Amino acid sequence: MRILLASLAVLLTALTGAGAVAAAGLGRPEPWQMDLQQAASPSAEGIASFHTLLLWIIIPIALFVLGLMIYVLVRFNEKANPEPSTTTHHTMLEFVWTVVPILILVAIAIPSFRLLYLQRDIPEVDLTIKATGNQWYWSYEYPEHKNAAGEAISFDAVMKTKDELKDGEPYLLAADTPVVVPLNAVVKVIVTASDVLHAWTIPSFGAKIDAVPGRLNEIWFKAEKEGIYYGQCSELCGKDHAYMPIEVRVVSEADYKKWLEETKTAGLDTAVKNLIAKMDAKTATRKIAKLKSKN
Ligand SMILES: [Cu+2]
Repeated sequence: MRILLASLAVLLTALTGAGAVAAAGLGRPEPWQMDLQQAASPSAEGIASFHTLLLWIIIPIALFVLGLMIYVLVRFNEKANPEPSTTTHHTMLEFVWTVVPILILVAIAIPSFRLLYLQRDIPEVDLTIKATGNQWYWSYEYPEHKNAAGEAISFDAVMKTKDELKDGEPYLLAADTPVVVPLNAVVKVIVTASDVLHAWTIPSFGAKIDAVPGRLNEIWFKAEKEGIYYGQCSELCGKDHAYMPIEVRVVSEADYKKWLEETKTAGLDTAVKNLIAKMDAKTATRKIAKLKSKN
Protein backbone atom coordinates (compact mmCIF):
# COMPACT_ATOMS: atom_id res chain seq x y z
CA MET A 1 0.00 0.00 0.00
CA ARG A 2 2.77 2.41 0.98
CA ILE A 3 4.69 1.53 -2.19
CA LEU A 4 1.58 2.18 -4.26
CA LEU A 5 1.02 5.58 -2.67
CA ALA A 6 4.68 6.48 -3.13
CA SER A 7 4.63 5.58 -6.80
CA LEU A 8 1.39 7.53 -7.28
CA ALA A 9 3.07 10.55 -5.71
CA VAL A 10 6.07 10.17 -8.04
CA LEU A 11 3.77 9.94 -11.05
CA LEU A 12 1.83 13.05 -10.01
CA THR A 13 5.01 15.05 -9.48
CA ALA A 14 6.30 13.91 -12.86
CA LEU A 15 3.09 14.98 -14.56
CA THR A 16 2.60 18.33 -12.84
CA GLY A 17 6.26 19.07 -12.15
CA ALA A 18 7.00 18.98 -15.85
CA GLY A 19 5.91 22.59 -15.46
CA ALA A 20 5.57 24.05 -18.90
CA VAL A 21 2.54 22.08 -20.02
CA ALA A 22 1.52 24.10 -23.04
CA ALA A 23 -2.02 24.85 -24.08
CA ALA A 24 -2.92 22.84 -27.15
CA GLY A 25 -2.04 24.72 -30.33
CA LEU A 26 -4.45 25.87 -33.00
CA GLY A 27 -3.71 24.00 -36.19
CA ARG A 28 -0.37 22.73 -34.99
CA PRO A 29 1.11 20.68 -32.14
CA GLU A 30 2.94 22.40 -29.26
CA PRO A 31 5.82 21.10 -27.11
CA TRP A 32 4.43 19.37 -24.00
CA GLN A 33 0.92 19.57 -25.36
CA MET A 34 -1.38 17.53 -23.10
CA ASP A 35 -4.66 17.75 -24.97
CA LEU A 36 -6.06 17.54 -28.48
CA GLN A 37 -5.19 20.38 -30.85
CA GLN A 38 -7.62 23.29 -30.52
CA ALA A 39 -10.85 22.74 -32.40
CA ALA A 40 -11.66 25.05 -35.31
CA SER A 41 -14.64 23.27 -36.87
CA PRO A 42 -17.95 21.75 -35.70
CA SER A 43 -16.56 18.24 -36.18
CA ALA A 44 -13.39 18.94 -34.15
CA GLU A 45 -15.48 20.55 -31.38
CA GLY A 46 -17.65 17.42 -31.32
CA ILE A 47 -14.58 15.19 -31.10
CA ALA A 48 -13.10 17.29 -28.27
CA SER A 49 -16.26 17.26 -26.16
CA PHE A 50 -16.83 13.53 -26.81
CA HIS A 51 -13.25 12.89 -25.73
CA THR A 52 -13.83 14.85 -22.50
CA LEU A 53 -17.09 12.99 -21.84
CA LEU A 54 -15.31 9.63 -22.27
CA LEU A 55 -12.57 10.73 -19.84
CA TRP A 56 -15.21 11.53 -17.20
CA ILE A 57 -16.70 8.07 -17.70
CA ILE A 58 -13.43 6.15 -17.89
CA ILE A 59 -11.63 7.67 -14.91
CA PRO A 60 -14.28 6.73 -12.30
CA ILE A 61 -14.51 3.20 -13.78
CA ALA A 62 -10.73 2.75 -13.64
CA LEU A 63 -10.59 4.06 -10.06
CA PHE A 64 -13.54 1.86 -9.01
CA VAL A 65 -11.93 -1.29 -10.45
CA LEU A 66 -8.56 -0.38 -8.92
CA GLY A 67 -10.26 0.14 -5.52
CA LEU A 68 -12.06 -3.21 -5.81
CA MET A 69 -8.81 -4.98 -6.63
CA ILE A 70 -6.97 -3.40 -3.71
CA TYR A 71 -9.89 -4.27 -1.41
CA VAL A 72 -9.84 -7.91 -2.57
CA LEU A 73 -6.06 -8.13 -2.17
CA VAL A 74 -6.20 -6.81 1.39
CA ARG A 75 -9.45 -8.31 2.65
CA PHE A 76 -9.40 -11.76 1.02
CA ASN A 77 -5.76 -12.81 0.95
CA GLU A 78 -4.87 -16.14 2.56
CA LYS A 79 -3.74 -14.57 5.83
CA ALA A 80 -6.72 -12.27 6.34
CA ASN A 81 -9.28 -14.79 5.14
CA PRO A 82 -8.02 -18.35 5.74
CA GLU A 83 -11.44 -19.97 5.10
CA PRO A 84 -12.70 -18.93 1.64
CA SER A 85 -16.42 -18.61 1.04
CA THR A 86 -18.04 -21.29 -1.14
CA THR A 87 -20.56 -18.89 -2.75
CA THR A 88 -20.84 -19.42 -6.55
CA HIS A 89 -23.91 -17.33 -7.50
CA HIS A 90 -25.46 -14.05 -6.55
CA THR A 91 -28.36 -13.22 -8.85
CA MET A 92 -28.68 -9.54 -7.92
CA LEU A 93 -24.94 -8.92 -8.25
CA GLU A 94 -24.79 -10.66 -11.64
CA PHE A 95 -27.79 -8.68 -12.86
CA VAL A 96 -26.18 -5.41 -11.80
CA TRP A 97 -22.79 -6.11 -13.35
CA THR A 98 -24.47 -6.94 -16.67
CA VAL A 99 -26.98 -4.11 -16.79
CA VAL A 100 -24.79 -1.26 -15.56
CA PRO A 101 -22.13 -1.71 -18.29
CA ILE A 102 -24.91 -1.93 -20.91
CA LEU A 103 -26.34 1.38 -19.69
CA ILE A 104 -22.88 2.96 -19.79
CA LEU A 105 -22.33 1.74 -23.37
CA VAL A 106 -25.72 3.07 -24.48
CA ALA A 107 -24.92 6.42 -22.86
CA ILE A 108 -21.66 6.47 -24.87
CA ALA A 109 -23.28 5.27 -28.10
CA ILE A 110 -25.79 8.12 -28.37
CA PRO A 111 -23.31 11.05 -28.63
CA SER A 112 -20.93 8.81 -30.59
CA PHE A 113 -23.46 8.14 -33.36
CA ARG A 114 -24.55 11.78 -33.36
CA LEU A 115 -20.91 12.74 -34.05
CA LEU A 116 -20.50 10.08 -36.74
CA TYR A 117 -23.58 11.35 -38.59
CA LEU A 118 -22.38 14.95 -38.30
CA GLN A 119 -19.13 13.92 -40.02
CA ARG A 120 -20.84 11.71 -42.60
CA ASP A 121 -23.69 13.95 -43.76
CA ILE A 122 -22.17 16.70 -45.84
CA PRO A 123 -24.09 20.00 -45.65
CA GLU A 124 -24.57 22.23 -48.68
CA VAL A 125 -21.06 22.61 -50.12
CA ASP A 126 -19.49 26.03 -50.83
CA LEU A 127 -16.19 24.79 -52.22
CA THR A 128 -14.89 21.43 -53.47
CA ILE A 129 -11.22 20.52 -53.44
CA LYS A 130 -9.68 17.31 -54.71
CA ALA A 131 -6.64 16.01 -52.83
CA THR A 132 -4.49 13.26 -54.30
CA GLY A 133 -1.84 11.45 -52.30
CA ASN A 134 1.35 10.62 -54.18
CA GLN A 135 4.61 9.06 -53.03
CA TRP A 136 5.52 11.50 -51.37
CA TYR A 137 3.60 14.73 -51.74
CA TRP A 138 0.00 15.86 -52.07
CA SER A 139 -1.49 17.36 -55.19
CA TYR A 140 -4.63 19.48 -55.16
CA GLU A 141 -7.25 20.58 -57.63
CA TYR A 142 -10.02 23.19 -57.43
CA PRO A 143 -12.34 21.62 -60.04
CA GLU A 144 -14.84 24.51 -59.93
CA HIS A 145 -12.23 27.18 -60.68
CA LYS A 146 -10.34 27.45 -63.96
CA ASN A 147 -7.10 29.32 -64.58
CA ALA A 148 -6.27 31.55 -67.55
CA ALA A 149 -5.60 28.50 -69.74
CA GLY A 150 -9.08 27.15 -68.97
CA GLU A 151 -7.80 24.28 -66.82
CA ALA A 152 -8.85 23.63 -63.24
CA ILE A 153 -6.53 25.29 -60.73
CA SER A 154 -4.15 22.61 -59.54
CA PHE A 155 -0.79 22.36 -57.80
CA ASP A 156 1.55 20.07 -55.91
CA ALA A 157 2.30 20.66 -52.24
CA VAL A 158 5.82 19.53 -51.37
CA MET A 159 7.37 19.63 -47.91
CA LYS A 160 9.62 22.59 -47.12
CA THR A 161 13.15 21.54 -46.26
CA LYS A 162 14.80 22.90 -43.11
CA ASP A 163 16.55 25.62 -45.18
CA GLU A 164 13.30 26.74 -46.76
CA LEU A 165 11.45 27.24 -43.47
CA LYS A 166 10.62 30.80 -42.51
CA ASP A 167 10.45 32.11 -38.97
CA GLY A 168 8.13 29.95 -36.86
CA GLU A 169 7.20 27.49 -39.57
CA PRO A 170 7.18 23.93 -38.23
CA TYR A 171 9.48 21.37 -39.87
CA LEU A 172 7.69 18.31 -41.35
CA LEU A 173 4.41 20.27 -41.36
CA ALA A 174 4.96 23.26 -43.64
CA ALA A 175 4.38 22.79 -47.37
CA ASP A 176 5.68 24.94 -50.22
CA THR A 177 2.16 25.65 -51.52
CA PRO A 178 -0.75 25.82 -49.08
CA VAL A 179 -4.36 24.92 -49.73
CA VAL A 180 -6.39 28.13 -49.37
CA VAL A 181 -9.99 28.13 -48.15
CA PRO A 182 -12.39 30.86 -47.05
CA LEU A 183 -13.50 31.29 -43.45
CA ASN A 184 -16.84 29.70 -42.47
CA ALA A 185 -17.27 27.97 -45.83
CA VAL A 186 -18.33 24.35 -46.05
CA VAL A 187 -15.43 22.71 -47.87
CA LYS A 188 -15.74 19.23 -49.31
CA VAL A 189 -12.44 17.45 -49.88
CA ILE A 190 -12.49 14.58 -52.35
CA VAL A 191 -9.56 12.38 -51.44
CA THR A 192 -7.81 9.76 -53.54
CA ALA A 193 -4.32 8.42 -54.22
CA SER A 194 -2.27 7.76 -57.33
CA ASP A 195 -0.07 4.93 -56.08
CA VAL A 196 -0.51 3.49 -52.57
CA LEU A 197 -2.70 4.22 -49.53
CA HIS A 198 -2.25 7.66 -47.92
CA ALA A 199 -4.53 9.58 -45.57
CA TRP A 200 -5.48 13.25 -45.54
CA THR A 201 -6.02 14.98 -42.22
CA ILE A 202 -6.14 18.28 -40.37
CA PRO A 203 -6.56 17.54 -36.64
CA SER A 204 -7.98 20.99 -35.78
CA PHE A 205 -10.75 20.42 -38.37
CA GLY A 206 -11.51 16.94 -37.01
CA ALA A 207 -11.02 15.70 -40.57
CA LYS A 208 -9.20 12.51 -41.46
CA ILE A 209 -9.84 10.09 -44.30
CA ASP A 210 -7.95 7.45 -46.26
CA ALA A 211 -6.70 8.18 -49.75
CA VAL A 212 -7.27 4.99 -51.74
CA PRO A 213 -6.01 4.46 -55.32
CA GLY A 214 -8.90 4.06 -57.75
CA ARG A 215 -11.48 5.25 -55.26
CA LEU A 216 -12.92 8.62 -54.21
CA ASN A 217 -13.46 9.29 -50.54
CA GLU A 218 -14.96 12.51 -49.31
CA ILE A 219 -14.88 14.52 -46.13
CA TRP A 220 -16.02 18.00 -45.16
CA PHE A 221 -15.00 20.73 -42.79
CA LYS A 222 -16.04 24.26 -41.96
CA ALA A 223 -13.13 26.25 -40.58
CA GLU A 224 -14.37 28.81 -38.07
CA LYS A 225 -11.07 30.53 -37.22
CA GLU A 226 -8.60 32.20 -39.57
CA GLY A 227 -5.08 30.80 -39.46
CA ILE A 228 -2.62 28.22 -40.67
CA TYR A 229 -3.51 24.58 -40.13
CA TYR A 230 -1.19 21.63 -40.46
CA GLY A 231 -1.62 17.90 -40.85
CA GLN A 232 0.44 14.93 -41.97
CA CYS A 233 -0.15 11.93 -44.18
CA SER A 234 -1.65 9.46 -41.72
CA GLU A 235 -1.37 6.12 -43.49
CA LEU A 236 2.02 4.41 -43.77
CA CYS A 237 2.86 4.89 -47.44
CA GLY A 238 6.55 4.17 -47.84
CA LYS A 239 9.94 5.58 -46.95
CA ASP A 240 9.01 9.27 -47.10
CA HIS A 241 5.65 8.89 -45.35
CA ALA A 242 6.76 11.46 -42.76
CA TYR A 243 7.66 14.00 -45.44
CA MET A 244 4.35 14.79 -47.12
CA PRO A 245 2.71 17.42 -44.92
CA ILE A 246 -0.66 19.10 -45.40
CA GLU A 247 -0.98 22.87 -44.99
CA VAL A 248 -4.31 24.67 -45.16
CA ARG A 249 -4.65 28.44 -44.82
CA VAL A 250 -8.02 29.75 -43.70
CA VAL A 251 -8.50 33.36 -44.76
CA SER A 252 -11.33 35.89 -44.96
CA GLU A 253 -13.77 35.63 -47.84
CA ALA A 254 -12.22 38.78 -49.41
CA ASP A 255 -8.65 37.46 -49.16
CA TYR A 256 -9.75 34.13 -50.62
CA LYS A 257 -11.43 35.84 -53.59
CA LYS A 258 -8.29 37.92 -54.17
CA TRP A 259 -6.13 34.77 -54.09
CA LEU A 260 -8.47 33.06 -56.54
CA GLU A 261 -8.52 36.05 -58.88
CA GLU A 262 -4.74 36.43 -58.81
CA THR A 263 -4.30 32.70 -59.42
CA LYS A 264 -6.40 33.05 -62.56
CA THR A 265 -4.68 36.20 -63.82
CA ALA A 266 -1.15 36.50 -62.41
CA GLY A 267 -0.57 32.80 -61.71
CA LEU A 268 -0.53 30.65 -58.60
CA ASP A 269 3.00 31.53 -57.44
CA THR A 270 2.26 35.25 -57.31
CA ALA A 271 -1.12 34.69 -55.67
CA VAL A 272 0.39 32.51 -52.94
CA LYS A 273 3.28 34.94 -52.37
CA ASN A 274 0.87 37.88 -51.94
CA LEU A 275 -1.45 35.93 -49.66
CA ILE A 276 1.38 34.76 -47.39
CA ALA A 277 2.83 38.29 -47.25
CA LYS A 278 -0.56 39.63 -46.17
CA MET A 279 -1.01 36.93 -43.50
CA ASP A 280 2.54 37.54 -42.20
CA ALA A 281 1.85 41.28 -41.97
CA LYS A 282 -1.35 40.60 -40.01
CA THR A 283 0.51 38.35 -37.56
CA ALA A 284 3.24 40.98 -37.14
CA THR A 285 0.66 43.70 -36.39
CA ARG A 286 -0.97 41.43 -33.83
CA LYS A 287 2.39 40.70 -32.19
CA ILE A 288 3.26 44.40 -31.99
CA ALA A 289 -0.17 45.19 -30.50
CA LYS A 290 0.38 42.47 -27.89
CA LEU A 291 3.82 43.85 -26.99
CA LYS A 292 2.40 47.39 -26.74
CA SER A 293 -0.42 46.28 -24.46
CA LYS A 294 2.12 44.58 -22.20
CA ASN A 295 4.24 47.74 -21.78
CU1 LIG B 1 1.39 9.12 -47.59
